[in-house]
Amino acid sequence: MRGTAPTPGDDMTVRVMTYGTFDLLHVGHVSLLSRARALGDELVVAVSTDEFNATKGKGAYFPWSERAAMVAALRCVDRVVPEHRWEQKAHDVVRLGVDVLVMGDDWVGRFDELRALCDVVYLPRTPGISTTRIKQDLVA
Ligand code: C2G
Repeated sequence: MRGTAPTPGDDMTVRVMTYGTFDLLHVGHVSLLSRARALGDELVVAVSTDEFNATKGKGAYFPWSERAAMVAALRCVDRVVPEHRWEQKAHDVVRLGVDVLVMGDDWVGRFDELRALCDVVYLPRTPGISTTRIKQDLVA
């Protein structure tokens, strides 16, 4: 856990966390997750619940249980938790001992207030791929 003097048996794991819907899992998601994992020793992913997605105005094709299972199956992911609301991040960072919050740079600046609790890193999005584009291409 960052910020405290290491004591014997202290949790020196660098824990990374990220949030997302991860519907129709694609290479942009996987690239983000693997780059996030490379910033530490463990990666926790909060996958948006179906109810939270409804508040985002995003209808996911796969239900939370399947989206969470697919993310959890990735070698670079150590743990999956539900994302119920925007405001849970600060609580998660403290509760789970998160050292680095990672998001794609479409979110740049949106979570800077969490810099009081952990590092905040915005990674470049993978161009040319999105769940929305997949859906559009499939109906074209
Ligand atoms: N992403 C990416 N490249 C893409 C598409 C997505 O790097 N081509 C990243 C996004 O920037 C995000 C993550 O993959 O960091 C998950 O993207 P979404 O499933 O679209 O999640 P989002 O709707 O951004 O929800 O509280 C935060 C929200 O839950 C984020």
